[in-house]
Amino acid sequence: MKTQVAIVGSGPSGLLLGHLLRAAGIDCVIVERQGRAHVESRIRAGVLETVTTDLMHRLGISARMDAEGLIEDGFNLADGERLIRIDIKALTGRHVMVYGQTELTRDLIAAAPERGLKILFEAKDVALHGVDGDRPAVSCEIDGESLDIEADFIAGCDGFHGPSRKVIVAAGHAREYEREYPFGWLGILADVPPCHPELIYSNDPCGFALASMRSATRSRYYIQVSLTEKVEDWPEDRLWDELARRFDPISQHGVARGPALEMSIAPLRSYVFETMRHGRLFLAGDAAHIVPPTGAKGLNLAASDVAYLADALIAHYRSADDRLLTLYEARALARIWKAERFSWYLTKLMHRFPGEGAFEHRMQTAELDYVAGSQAMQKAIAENYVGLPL
Ligand code: RFL
Ligand code: PHB
Repeated sequence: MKTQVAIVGSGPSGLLLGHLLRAAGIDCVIVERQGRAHVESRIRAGVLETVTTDLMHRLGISARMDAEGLIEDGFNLADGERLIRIDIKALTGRHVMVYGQTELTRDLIAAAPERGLKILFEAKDVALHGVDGDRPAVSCEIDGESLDIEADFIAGCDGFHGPSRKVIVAAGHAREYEREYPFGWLGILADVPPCHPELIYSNDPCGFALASMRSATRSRYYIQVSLTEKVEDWPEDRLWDELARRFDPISQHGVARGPALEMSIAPLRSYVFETMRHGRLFLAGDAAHIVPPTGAKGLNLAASDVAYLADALIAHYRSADDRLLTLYEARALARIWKAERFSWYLTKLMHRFPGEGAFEHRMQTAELDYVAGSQAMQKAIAENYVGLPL
């Protein structure tokens, strides 16, 4: 098979890139290791910046998002019984949207056939070849048949564990920066109304907790857990009791309980792989960087990466202009590092770090006092939360 751009991975970055290229008449194929049902049912992000919703509008795949997404004009930082509301609309004139990554992924996959975007699901043994040369290729096995896809370029959109970044590491070109945090988030999704109309990020003596949502009838909560804890350590009642203790005193409606649709633990990590281009291979999204979820930036960074990459590939094909391809890494990294900083800042402000004592906690309280009383601080937080401009 021959194509112009071979895309590895059908998460948000691969799907958005594929659609942006197809909208410009560029031929591309997505190769995905998992089956469609698996990709469509992964529960992950929930908050979209306008950078991401703008891309969905540009693609004309926004009808369901516009109808069902919840516009959020603010969010809250909580410290014991104190709720500090960050009025993002008043401070920035903008908003964020609650619309699940699951829904966004489904919309993009559903629109693929009519846009001529080929997605090859259940591709086994996906491997990249010749990215240093003029004619790179992706090989894989589908339904027992081996397939070689020759392309002009390869986009590595295969997440943190995919093969694309490893090709660059093996070539000896890794420039990477990492910080692991000594805790994870235990998440629960349930069909119960959210406890509060806006998200609440809470710093409690027992650790961080987040009250989020997917819709007016579906809640998403997280609490900080140690790295040794397992989902089995948390029977649903124990988790609901803990969430009620944190959020009943500060939320409008109190925590409503219901059977878990999903529970899982995710570790927290900050990671940047700066070598986002190697020859004809370009990395985007989680393949190149991870943020702790505290700022809701992961999916949105994937979207901004592919906005830069799509523009660069379109300039290459439309006007034989490779300046944006050359600039891709620098443009993407400038935004990535700022989002890394914000996610790291909010993570440090809102979590209890094992081994840290009363002084560090007083520093968190002093910072929250300052945020509560300073419009300038609130504005800085709000403009990062809604997403810095492309
Ligand atoms: P993905 O979504 O991981 O997709 C990568 C795809 O590549 C496939 N793949 C392969 N395909 C072919 N061959 C191989 N060998 C392959 N290996 C892997 C995978 O199957 C998959 O389909 O990366 P992408 O597209 O870059 O998207 C990134 C986002 O998914 C991620 O950043 C967000 O989910 C992060 N995140 C959040 N981001 C936000 O913007 N807002 C949030 O509110 C938010 N909350 C979260 C989050 C992530 C979480 N977890 C579970 C890590 C909350 C959580 C709990
Ligand atoms: C979510 O709803 O899953 C969510 C929301 C905000 C975050 C992280 C996750 O910062």
